[in-house]
Amino acid sequence: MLFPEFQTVELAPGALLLRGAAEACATDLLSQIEGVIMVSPLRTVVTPMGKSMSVEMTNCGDVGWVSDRTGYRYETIDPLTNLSWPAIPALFAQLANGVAAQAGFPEFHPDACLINRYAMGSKMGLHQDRDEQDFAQPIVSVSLGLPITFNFGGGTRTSPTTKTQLRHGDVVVFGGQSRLAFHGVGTLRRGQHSLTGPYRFNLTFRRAG
Ligand code: MD6
Ligand code: FE
Repeated sequence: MLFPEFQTVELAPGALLLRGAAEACATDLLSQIEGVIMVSPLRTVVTPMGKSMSVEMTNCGDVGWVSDRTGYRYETIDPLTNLSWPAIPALFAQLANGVAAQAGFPEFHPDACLINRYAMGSKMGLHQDRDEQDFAQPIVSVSLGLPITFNFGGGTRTSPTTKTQLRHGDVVVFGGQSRLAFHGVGTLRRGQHSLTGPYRFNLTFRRAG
């Protein structure tokens, strides 16, 4: 399941980058993403400030992360389809459990997986992931397709940031002391990837409830 040998980089205490850990299963992950998108399509959302996000997103899991004028939250029903979100595919769950265990979180059972698709020019500003109930649970993030710059900060919005390239198949586990660190990604540059064409996909697995 996991790529047999991968390099581990500690970005900060609790934040581990597992280089290429999802590469071996990337093709299968992408076909499962296609299946999710057929049920709960990618969409553009607005922030509580009324600005459109530049990434397109959808979810799978018992709950999905949503944003609109009233705020950020997890919802059991997809507001676009008025149906439940599709289930987390077994392969996603196995990957998330496997990498979390490698990173020292053996009991990670995500109930939400946010799927973000970046096109040329998409970016994500510095933010904290803090809409979940239990910050003892990590977040597992999987990058597929075109590379992007990951900006990793600290406990406040103005903490200094370090930059790391996230490439196809890379996995980041965010937990412990880094669970509430500010982070974001730079602007996706034009490119072509053999598996994703002009896009980058990011999966983030969370235990929301
Ligand atoms: C991205 N990632 O890689 C955005 N959040 O496109 C995140 O926002 C993120 O990589 C929480 C934990 C890990 C992440
Ligand atoms: Fe995040």
